[in-house]
Amino acid sequence: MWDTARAGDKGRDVSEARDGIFYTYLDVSEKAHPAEKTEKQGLEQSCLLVIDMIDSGSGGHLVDGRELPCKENDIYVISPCTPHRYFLTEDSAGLTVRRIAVQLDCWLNGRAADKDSRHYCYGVFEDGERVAYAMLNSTAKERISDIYDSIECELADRENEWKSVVKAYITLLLSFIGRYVGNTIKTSPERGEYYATVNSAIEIIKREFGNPELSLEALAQRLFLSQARFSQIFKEVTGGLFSDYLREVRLSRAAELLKESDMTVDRIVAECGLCNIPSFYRNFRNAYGMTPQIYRQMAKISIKQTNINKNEESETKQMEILNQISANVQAGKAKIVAELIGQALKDGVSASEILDGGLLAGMSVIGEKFKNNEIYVPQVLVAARAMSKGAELLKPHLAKSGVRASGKVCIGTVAGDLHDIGKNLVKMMMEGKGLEVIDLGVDVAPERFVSAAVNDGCRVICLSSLLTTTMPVMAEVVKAFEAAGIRDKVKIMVGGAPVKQKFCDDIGADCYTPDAASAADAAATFFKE
Ligand code: B1M
Repeated sequence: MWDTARAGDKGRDVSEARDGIFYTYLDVSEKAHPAEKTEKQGLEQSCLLVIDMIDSGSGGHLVDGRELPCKENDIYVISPCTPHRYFLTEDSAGLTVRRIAVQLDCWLNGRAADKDSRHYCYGVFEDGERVAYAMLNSTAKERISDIYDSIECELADRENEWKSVVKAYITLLLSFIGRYVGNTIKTSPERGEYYATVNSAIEIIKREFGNPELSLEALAQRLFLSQARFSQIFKEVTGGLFSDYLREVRLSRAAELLKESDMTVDRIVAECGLCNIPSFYRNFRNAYGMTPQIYRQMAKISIKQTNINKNEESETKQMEILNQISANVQAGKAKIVAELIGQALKDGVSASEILDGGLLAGMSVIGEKFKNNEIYVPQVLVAARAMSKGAELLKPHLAKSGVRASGKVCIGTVAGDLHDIGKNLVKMMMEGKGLEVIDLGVDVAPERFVSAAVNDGCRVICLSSLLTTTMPVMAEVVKAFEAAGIRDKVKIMVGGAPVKQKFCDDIGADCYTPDAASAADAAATFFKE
């Protein structure tokens, strides 16, 4: 555990309990510039970069509106502006959060004129590679040292873990403030003084490129240097001319606007601080090898192409997951089927696509193999179980659209037939439509359907049959209703793999549908009549 007393000796930690959660701060933001110190109390949460470690206990935390569990030893790097808070859950064993909070601003100091700026040089890393250097001011240096010191003193056992998080965090901070990542300029720490000057020039250019007054002369003046000296330093660090760099930044922003917006060329020229249209055309052609208009057309074509590629990619991904669902239904792996369905739903695949392209596709392969004696009843049963489990998961997502209805339906697989997967799907879809469904189960005798109509008030009677040998029972059900004198009071629906429209007409049933979704639609319309 965090040794509060010991850390307290150093005079920089704060401990506090809020909503039953115990926080220990290593408050390095305390060492702000004097001007900021007075503001400290009113410091906006969004100004703070936060690294949290769950020191003990468990509970939950709300990140950007999502509630997630958190537990001992979790480390969170919370970027500013991300709404985040911890809370205790019913089974929480308390929660102690160890927090390092650093202030966003006052870290970088690129101006050579400032005496403070040469103290510390820290790398910006991408994929473990140092891609640029940034000058931190002495306050930043002290804060980083503080963090490292306390990690060493207090958290020796977690030292490496914390260090890598702090390093990643500081890198994030640098790229956030200085936008150094992607900056191709590389220099050595020994050239820090020049680098700092150029860095701050680059910062100003990136911020103010739209100002047509921004020039070598104006910038040199702001950096307390003569034009010649500034120009020389810039060339030494970057290998290029300041004016070329400024033009490049403006042109690249103009190219972005051509690509992403419908702004007219005159507006883009003004927006980017470029001097006039003819010279913009000339410079743009030199840089991009084409006119701005052609660049815009080509960019739009390429954006379209990218979207097409993205769609193709997502279709392929979707196919892959559906194939996996189908394969796992066939293998009877109900747990994996459930996981894959969760993943597919998360990826935006619709429930009906999962049902048709995954679950039912898998079952139909099973049927073929069963027919050809390649597999036997046990394999069919485990596949059926996986399929049913998957269908259960899809239940809340299915049949939410279309006509909504209310009314009472009964459903059953006819006498002699024990297949119930299709019947269960029909039931599920009908319930999704708002209908009340009385499930009579499998192997249901004709009289049972009649009593459901008479005693339970079901107006739509649904019959399912998967065997050619049990299809005639459907005709018996129709006759039973006639014999009871209530044939005109009910609608009889039939379905199941071997059932067809002609059979429905022949036996005098009211409706045949080939699948569960259309069966639910048809039943709903009966109640609207
Ligand atoms: Co059986 N079985 N089976 N079986 N079985 C079939 C149906 C069969 C086609 C396999 C084959 O040989 N290819 C074949 C029937 C041949 C025929 O008569 N033409 C057959 C046989 C022969 C048998 C046994 C006789 C095998 C034996 O013991 N020798 C035996 C019979 C037992 C009995 O019922 N008395 C038997 C047993 C079994 C199992 C118990 C092992 C198992 C059932 C497990 C269960 O249901 N709990 C089983 C299974 C799983 C199948 C297959 C492989 C899959 C059926 C299935 O669930 N499909 C099946 C082969 C196949 O169909 N490819 C087969 C998925 C389901 C969602 O589809 O039920 O068609 P389905 O429902 C569809 C539509 O038809 C529609 O909606 C659904 C889609 O959205 N729908 C309706 C269904 N009911 C509807 C009602 C409606 C509207 C639409 O309105 C009211």
